[in-house]
Amino acid sequence: TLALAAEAKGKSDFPRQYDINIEYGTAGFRSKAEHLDHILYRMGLLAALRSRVKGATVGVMITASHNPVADNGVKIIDPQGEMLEIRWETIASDLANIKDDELSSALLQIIKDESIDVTKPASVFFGRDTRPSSEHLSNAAVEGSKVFQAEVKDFGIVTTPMVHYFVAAHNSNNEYGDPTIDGYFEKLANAFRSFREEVVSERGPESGNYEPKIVADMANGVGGPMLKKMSELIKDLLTIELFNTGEGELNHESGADYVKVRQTLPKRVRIKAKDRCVSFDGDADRIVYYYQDQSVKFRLLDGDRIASLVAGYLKSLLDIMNIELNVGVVQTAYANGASTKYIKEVLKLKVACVPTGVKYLHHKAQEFDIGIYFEANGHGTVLFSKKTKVLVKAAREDKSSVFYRLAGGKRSAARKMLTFIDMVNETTGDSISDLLIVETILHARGWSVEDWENCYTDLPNRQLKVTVQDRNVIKVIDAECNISEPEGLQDDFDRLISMFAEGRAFVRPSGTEDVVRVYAESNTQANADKLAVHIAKLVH
Ligand code: 16G
Ligand code: ZN
Repeated sequence: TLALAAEAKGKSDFPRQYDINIEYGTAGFRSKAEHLDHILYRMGLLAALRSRVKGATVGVMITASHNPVADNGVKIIDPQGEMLEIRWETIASDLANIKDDELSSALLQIIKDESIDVTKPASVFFGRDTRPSSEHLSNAAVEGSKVFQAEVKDFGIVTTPMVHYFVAAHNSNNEYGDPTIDGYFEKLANAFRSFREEVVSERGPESGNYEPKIVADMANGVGGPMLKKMSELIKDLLTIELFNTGEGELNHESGADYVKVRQTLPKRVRIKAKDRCVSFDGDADRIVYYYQDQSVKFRLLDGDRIASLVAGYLKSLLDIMNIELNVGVVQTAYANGASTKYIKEVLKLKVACVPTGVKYLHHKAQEFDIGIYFEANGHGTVLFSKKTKVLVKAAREDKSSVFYRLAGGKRSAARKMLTFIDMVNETTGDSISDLLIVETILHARGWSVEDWENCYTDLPNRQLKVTVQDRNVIKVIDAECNISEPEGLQDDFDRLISMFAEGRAFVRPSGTEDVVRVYAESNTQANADKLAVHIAKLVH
């Protein structure tokens, strides 16, 4: 009867009005907002079933991230705050695309296939971004979950990583944190403060080249109100000057994606030379840093830089603690070749390469004791295994008197590492958490943004989009580094690439747009541009 009721309500209140096929992609469903009513309603239904399968709370986030304001989207978050299991992506796509009068039987089929006991309780957390369409779409999803008798908690306008956090915290019986908006802010702010106190008690208030001030572009998204809240909690430690906080159009000429892809400053920010700047994306799960040097040249410090900074610092803490762990950095083919080289050769850490999309990076990072993953576009976080947490806790209690001084340094490094872990949103990339992490490390190192940049020199690179008849004729292999189809094309690429000093290039069909993406890097900007154009011609 529940399935019949769901079908009736779907037909009357959230009918499928557009006969467009839509797939659960890299980051859930994305489309024009007006095409999504029935999808949201059905995802509300599905989330209630997913919650019953797992016997835990799941999350639903309504956002289209960095995409234009007219778009929207939805993704389901699994109980530990991770992305929906890949097998269920197919279930979601199938449910999204059926006709209204097939809904009841499709739901019954899922219930049967997954052996779901519909009399069990279900619980779903909701969050949404600032898009004008988000409230309406969120209501559609809430309706779906309610029809399936789930207990619903709507957090309203929050960042994507906050919803991941709420779900994980709630399902951990609050061990991961308090599953509330205040709980989130307090956890991160307290860790930021404790870390600062630890460093100051060790070496005094002196902080070298570090300036406790940043300029922040919020892309007119949810980051605006959320970072403002954080900034009030830590204002004695860090001054954050906020721009694009919601007065203008979402993601328009601003935000992490705009800055990264165009390698330029966002509009409507006021900065001086050498000001340390950040941009968030529309739902605040990406962050990039940048500044303008003395000659007014734009300098970007992207996800690769953040990964290198974090990896180098955590390694230095492990060295002090004298703990051997399997530490690795997970990147995609978009990672600048210079960053990969720096991590391998200077930091002497492992690097793994996986296909684009957070779920692939996240899964790979779980294989390490400390797995640092970042996409070049600024999405990333750090994962710590149970073993790591146990060993570091033991190091904190090390009272060996023979090497008392040594043990003191070790205990302090362990306290820092544990506080650091508290500052990290381990469920997914989180602009606010990542900002606090970077600021903490720069302060601990006494580095200016230029000191940070001096770790290595990026290889010049260029990204292009190519529109083709059918982007899916291109089949990628080796973590998107090579293509297997059309046959022979990779050989043409290889011949071309070999003509460029430090040349590297790849193409891949986008998972979010109807285009083929081209990436090229080489020893000079002119060469990178040229290589990208030639590769694009071969694809066309
Ligand atoms: C999505 C992904 C992001 C990826 C991007 C690539 C998540 C949460 N987000 O935004 O990680 O970099 O897609 O887009 O997985 P593309 O396939 O259009 O290049
Ligand atoms: Zn995003």
